Amino acid sequence: MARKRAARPSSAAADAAIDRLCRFFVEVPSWGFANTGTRFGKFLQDAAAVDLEDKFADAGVTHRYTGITPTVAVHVLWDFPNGFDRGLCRLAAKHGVKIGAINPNLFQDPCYKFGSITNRDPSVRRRAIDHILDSIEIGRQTGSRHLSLWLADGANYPGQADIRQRKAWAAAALKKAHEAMPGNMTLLLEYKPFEPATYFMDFFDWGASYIFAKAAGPRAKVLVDTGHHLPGCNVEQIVAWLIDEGMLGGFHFNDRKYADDDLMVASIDPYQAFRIFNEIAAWEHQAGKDLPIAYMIDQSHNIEPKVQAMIQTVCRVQELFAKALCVNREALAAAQAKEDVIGSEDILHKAFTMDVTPILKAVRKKLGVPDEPLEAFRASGYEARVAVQRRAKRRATGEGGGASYA
Ligand SMILES: [Mn+2]
Repeated sequence: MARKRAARPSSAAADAAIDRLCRFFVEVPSWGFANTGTRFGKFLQDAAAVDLEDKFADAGVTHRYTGITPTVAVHVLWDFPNGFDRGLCRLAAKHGVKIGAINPNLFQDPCYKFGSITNRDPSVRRRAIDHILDSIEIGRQTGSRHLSLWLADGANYPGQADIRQRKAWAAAALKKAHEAMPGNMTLLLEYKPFEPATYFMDFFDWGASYIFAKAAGPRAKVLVDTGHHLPGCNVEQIVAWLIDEGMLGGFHFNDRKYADDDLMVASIDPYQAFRIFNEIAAWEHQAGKDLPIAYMIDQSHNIEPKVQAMIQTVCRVQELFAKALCVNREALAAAQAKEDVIGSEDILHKAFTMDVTPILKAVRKKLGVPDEPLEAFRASGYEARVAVQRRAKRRATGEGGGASYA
C-alpha cells in the first residue's frame, strides 16, 4: 500500500510564506543564557554566560546560526547590576545584536514582600514606580521599543488584602509609567494566574492585563506568556480576541506541562503553538499586512545546554509559523461557509502536518544561515570553547555562577 504523502503548499503559498518568514524575528532573553535553576537547586554549566558580555555573545551566535534573533531582552537588575551606560549598547553591537525589551524587576527586593505598585506602604509604591521610570530612561537610551512588565504582586490568603484598592494603586502606577514613556515605546503587561502569590495575583489573566492597559493609556498592550495559563485554557482564543481588539502587544513563548514550567516552546504541545500562529496568519492574510507585535522567548534553561536550547526554540517557532502560513485560507473559508466541520478541521490539520523543510531552507538561504542551524551549531565547537574561557573567568572573578531566580 502506498504511504500517504504529507500535503504540500501551492508554490504561490510557499513563496508568500518565504517572504513573510524573512521578516519574522524573535527576541531572545538574556536570562536564557545564564545559569539558573529552581528553588531546589541549580545545576551549573561551564558554558553558561557569566556576565552580560557572555549573554550578548550567546545571543549573537544564536542570531548568526538562525538569522532571526537580532535583539536581546534585558533584565535591569540582573543585567545592569552596576547601572547602565551607553557602552553596553556598543558591547551588544560588537556581538551583532541590539538591546530589545527592557524588563524592570519588581519582585526580588525584600521591600516587595507584600507587593510593589500595589503595596500598602506608599514609600514602597513610590520606589517601584521610580524603578519603572529608571527602566524607561534606560529604554530611551537603548532605543528599545518595549517596556515589559511582569508583577509578582498578589496575596496568599483570603482576607489578606483589599483587592479593589490594589487594583486602583496598580492602575495609577501604570498611568504614570505610560506618561513617562517616549512616543515609540509600548508598555507590555504580562499576566499569570498564580505564583508566587497563591490566592490571587493582581495581574491574574488577560482580562486583568487588558483592563490595566486601558487604564494606562493607548500604548499599553497585553503580553501573552504562553506558559501562564490554567490547564485547559484556550490560549489561541485569547490571542484572537486581543488581536481583534488591537490589544495584543506580543508573546513570551515557552511551553508547559503542568504550570509555569518554562519548557522549550512547542516541546509539549506543538499543535497549540500552531493554533496560536494560525490566528496571527489568518489576521495577516485578511489585513494584507504584518501584525505589529513583539515575538519574544521567555525560558530559563535549567538542565538544557543554553545556546542549543535557544536555537532549537527559535527554529521551532519559525517552523510552526511556516506551517500556519501554509493553511489554505480560501479552502478553509469555503468549508466554513458550508458548515463543513470535518473539512475545516482537516484543512488546519493538513497544514500542521505539512513538510515545511523546503520553505525553511529557502528562508535560511536568503538570510545567509545554515540549512540546519542546530546541527551546524552543535558541530561548531562553540560550547567547548566558551566553557574553557568562562571557567577561567569564574575563577578570576569569584562569580559563583547563576542568579538566584527560578
Ligand atoms: Mn514571561
